[in-house]
Amino acid sequence: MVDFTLTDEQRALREMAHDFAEKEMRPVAHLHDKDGSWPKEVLKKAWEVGLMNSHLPEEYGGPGASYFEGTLIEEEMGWGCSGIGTSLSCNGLAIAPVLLGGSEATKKEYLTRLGEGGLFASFCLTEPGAGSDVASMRTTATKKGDKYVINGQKCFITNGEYADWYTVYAKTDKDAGHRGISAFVVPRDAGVVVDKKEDKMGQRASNTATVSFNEVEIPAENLLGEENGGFKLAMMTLDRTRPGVAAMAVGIARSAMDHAIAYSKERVQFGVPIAAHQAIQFMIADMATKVHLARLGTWQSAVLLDQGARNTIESSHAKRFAADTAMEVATDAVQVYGGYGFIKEYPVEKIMRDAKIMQLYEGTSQIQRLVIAKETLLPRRAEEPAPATV
Ligand code: COS
Repeated sequence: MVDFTLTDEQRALREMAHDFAEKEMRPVAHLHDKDGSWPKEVLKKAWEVGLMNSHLPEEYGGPGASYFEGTLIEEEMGWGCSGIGTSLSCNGLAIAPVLLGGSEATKKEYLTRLGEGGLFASFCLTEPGAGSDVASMRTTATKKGDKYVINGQKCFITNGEYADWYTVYAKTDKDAGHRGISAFVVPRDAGVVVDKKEDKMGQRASNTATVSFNEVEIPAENLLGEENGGFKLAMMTLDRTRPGVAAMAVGIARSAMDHAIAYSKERVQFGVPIAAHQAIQFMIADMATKVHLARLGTWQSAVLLDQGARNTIESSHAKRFAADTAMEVATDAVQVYGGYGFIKEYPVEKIMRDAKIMQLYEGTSQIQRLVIAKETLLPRRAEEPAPATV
């Protein structure tokens, strides 16, 4: 039976996340947006109540929530403030490759620091010259005895300034394209240098940094999965994290829609609240449809993961549609507000700036279409189980 009814526990989890978003995130969202400061206190509270590291198993101190439950949390975080939400959920990206490819000792050492210690970790894939084209990365990892030596630079790293350790992708065979990339856990104290913090258009509460690795030595056992298996590990990670990003986008869209609905009932023009005008009603109706369908696609992409099925195309459908929905609904919410929507004093201005990154990070909307096209034209993977390890 297909049933999207939430259990009592799931409803309670969603309510708890919503309460946190309303009481802890929204009151400080504009402050962090204005000065671009990192919401350390909010993140600490989120960790204390179990809203961080949602998929981290209990044995490493995590809440051990399902992927589906993760989407319930992420939607509320996006509704509260997606800048804070991004900093709050980014451990998930660093954790996934460790869960998939790390030795038991690596998992114990590094995952426990997040689950029990409340620390942060970052995912380092993108480089100044290698964004969508992952395989063109130039960071190298050279094996020397029982160590790897890492050299290179990674950019757009969420929480890069505050991470205790990094999941780093580097070339172990420069001539092998995507089959020459490996993934490693690199502790910050091995010599990671934070070069600069970015000053961004939106999601200004999240920390985004450039980090460098200059002759950084790490033990060979910090390799995740097999040598030269890093590209696949990165793709498998994104399959697991894109449903959460999609959920955050649903939350952004829902927040923009909520504001637009409330404003349209208050604002009077031509003698009636503007909600009485069909032009506004149709905009609100389109918002509601998009939010509804984006959520359903998001939930399904997560449920497949919980069932152990491969969700590559579904997670790209969800991420693409939800991200575009966030941008479209936020833009239309500004339209409903009219000139006031363009003023910083009103909430939808920030939401529209925040929404834009959803079409860019964790694979642009164009990259999602590339994945969807490939999977649709060559549906070779449709019935495959989701690989559990590499
Ligand atoms: N799960 C497991 N394996 C996968 C996979 C997945 N979801 N997707 C691809 N692979 C494997 C393929 O099976 C193939 O394996 P072989 O080497 O054994 O043949 C290999 O990976 C290459 O796959 P493919 O040919 O589909 O890769 P392309 O180079 O055509 O496309 C894209 C790769 C563009 C889709 C990829 O580089 C990408 O997703 N880029 C965006 C990266 C991104 O999201 N960056 C944002 C920063 S991360 S926050």
